Amino acid sequence: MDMKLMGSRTSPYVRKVRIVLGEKGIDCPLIEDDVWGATPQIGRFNPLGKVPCLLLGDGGVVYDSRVIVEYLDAVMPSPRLIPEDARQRAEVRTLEALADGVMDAAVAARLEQAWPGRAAGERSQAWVQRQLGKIEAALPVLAARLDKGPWLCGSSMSLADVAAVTALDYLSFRVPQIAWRSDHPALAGLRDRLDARPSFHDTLPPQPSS
Ligand SMILES: N[C@@H](CCC(=O)N[C@@H](CS)C(=O)NCC(=O)O)C(=O)O
Repeated sequence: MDMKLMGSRTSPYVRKVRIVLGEKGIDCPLIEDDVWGATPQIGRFNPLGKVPCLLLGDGGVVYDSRVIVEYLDAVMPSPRLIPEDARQRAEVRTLEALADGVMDAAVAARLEQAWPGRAAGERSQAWVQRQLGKIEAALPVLAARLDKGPWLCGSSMSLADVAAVTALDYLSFRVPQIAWRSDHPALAGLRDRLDARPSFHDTLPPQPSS
């Protein structure tokens, strides 16, 4: 499959796609682009200026991460990460949306505190708290899914597990004040189990630089 992925090693959305690529054994080089840097290239492919973006051999582009993973699951169905059954599919996609929402809130909280384009007096702690509240509300919902079995949905690993672990590792990376491991040991167990897989372990974000 002739495709390349544009993104960064720190973006949780990019990592979600890279894990799916790894699980499916798809060779897809990463073209690194720093969306926050001085000369990002992503705007040539995605007018929203956001990564990840999948560049196809025929010149086509696919974004955002949810569309990319759906495309990958369709063109390389083994192992299947999004169930075919409509009800189960909706369940997995809803859990993915929940995990993506955790990432959205974590990214928003971090940017509010750290984006250099915002002066100190423009940063709102109330806004940060609002985002952290979303994360604190979502985590117990994810954790409760593990009362029934080892996977968030169904009897094998799905995109829900991939997205959830991606979100959890992003919290450790960028919002370490959220004590998700001690608050939700079942999520820590899922995360540690999946960390044994190269697709997860080899895509962990680098140590925080700021
Ligand atoms: N819903 C999108 C979110 C992508 C996203 O927000 N990516 C961030 C990197 S973590 C980005 O490129 N931000 C640049 C910007 O907002 O200008 C997806 O799932 O792909």
